[in-house]
Amino acid sequence: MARVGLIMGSDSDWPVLESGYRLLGELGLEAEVLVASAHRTPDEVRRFAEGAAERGFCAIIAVAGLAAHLPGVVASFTTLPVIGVPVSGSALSGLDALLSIVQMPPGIPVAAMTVDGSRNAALFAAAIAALGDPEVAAKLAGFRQKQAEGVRAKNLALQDKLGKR
Ligand code: RP5
Repeated sequence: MARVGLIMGSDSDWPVLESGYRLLGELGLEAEVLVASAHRTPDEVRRFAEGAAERGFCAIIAVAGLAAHLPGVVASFTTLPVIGVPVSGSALSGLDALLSIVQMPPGIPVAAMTVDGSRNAALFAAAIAALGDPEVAAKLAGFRQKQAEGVRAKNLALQDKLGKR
């Protein structure tokens, strides 16, 4: 089973990460979660990132708010793909974390998701896993299909409401 590492800067980030964590399960990926901060517990962050390839993770999702150095620091210790999720709960509504994550200096890239976008992070991790795992690829295709059906159903409901169908 494909595995993804999840790391968040604080347990206060869990409400943002939880829906992404659950989606990973729905897509057939095993997820391991750690709370560790780039500023408060940098040794744990380094250990997690350096051991990630050995633990068989295909990608790492790193969630953080405020200065949000976590995804970049994780990426500095591993060549695995790192997917950063900025958290909104700040005076700047997550713009601070977004800029911190998206503005990585050249050489150590981080894939920046939408603010609070842990579901997109899960889908991105699944897309990476799907490259070598046909079961995840099928589940991802199924997710897309169901999502498209949902949009079509909403369109039909609107057409009905407007009396156009
Ligand atoms: C960041 O600081 C964390 O990722 C969190 O989003 C933010 C606030 O952390 P707490 O003060 O709630 O622990 O490092």
